[in-house]
Amino acid sequence: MKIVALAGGIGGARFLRGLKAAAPEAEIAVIGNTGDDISLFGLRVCPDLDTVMYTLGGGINEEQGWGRAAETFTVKEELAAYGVGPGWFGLGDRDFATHIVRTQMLAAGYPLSAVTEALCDRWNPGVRLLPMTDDQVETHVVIEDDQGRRAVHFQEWWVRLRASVPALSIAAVGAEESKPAPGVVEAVDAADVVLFPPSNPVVSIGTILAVPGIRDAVARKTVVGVSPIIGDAPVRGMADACLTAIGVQTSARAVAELYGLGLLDGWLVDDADADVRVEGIEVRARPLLMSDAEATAAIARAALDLALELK
Ligand code: GDP
Ligand code: FO1
Ligand code: CA
Repeated sequence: MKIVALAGGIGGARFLRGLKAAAPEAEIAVIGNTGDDISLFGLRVCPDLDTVMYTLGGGINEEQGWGRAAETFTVKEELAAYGVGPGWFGLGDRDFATHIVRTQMLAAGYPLSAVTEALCDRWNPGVRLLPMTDDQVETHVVIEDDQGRRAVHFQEWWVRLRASVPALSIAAVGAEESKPAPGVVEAVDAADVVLFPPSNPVVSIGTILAVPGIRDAVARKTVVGVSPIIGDAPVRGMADACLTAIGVQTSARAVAELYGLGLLDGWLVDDADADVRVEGIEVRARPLLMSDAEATAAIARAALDLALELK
């Protein structure tokens, strides 16, 4: 069986770990969000691709959900001693090596997809990890504070400001002119089913779908999504601030409607949202907390079963 999953960072990566356990024989291709990517310290940082790679490859900091396990921060401290920042972004020593390899390969002319494949040769994530595009797409956020109205990089809003300043709008800069990375549309076309993990609907799944060609390819398939919202709140993080920015309520129902008919065939919601109904979409309630490996595999199995039923 061939499965394609679209994925952001933590929510996507944890779901994928469950999916591998639930369907060990399946060939899984992952289309990763690169809208979070940013150049810092002269290096190209790809947080969501790395989160998936480290989580599935056994190198992740489990508590934090991003970055490397057993990390140290000597390089960052040394940079700070030179007055070189930003201090608000914690790139660790082990992680620095990944970024040096990536940046060196990009500078040598390799596309991000080839770089990602090379990095995955070390980590063996057990899935084919494809960046959504080899082109530069960056999510920017328009905010208004005492410095006036301005656009900042998504990382500055998310990590430095912790989304405490309301986003007036969110844009995937460069998305309209971008092309899917090699293999992306082919993987979707060849897939038996497409799954949306409980990733951020705006800045993870929404950004991937903004790459021309990806949404249309996905829409031709049987698609089942897992809600990242339980009750009226994200399970983790500040996805509510992203939904508010685009005028969407923070609820499992509103997120399904955002993806919309013609894209989603099935939608898994938490037992707490068992009363949710969405016109034209098959909704099924299950416990959706990825609290341990077993619970996560059960969620992935339920998503896959629903997709196979609807196919
Ligand atoms: P990010 O890129 O690191 O923000 O990660 P993703 O975009 O892949 O996923 C973020 C989303 O995962 C958040 O909106 C969370 O609500 C959701 N999430 C995290 N843990 C869980 C969980 O255990 N269950 C569900 N249903 N959603 C979760
Ligand atoms: N998130 C933080 O909240 N603080 C950090 O200092 C931080 C550093 C960091 C370094 C590498 C990496 O791959 C991810 C990192 N993240 C950090 C996570 C991160 O960038 C975000 O949570 C997202 O992009 C949202 O998905
Ligand atoms: Ca992300």
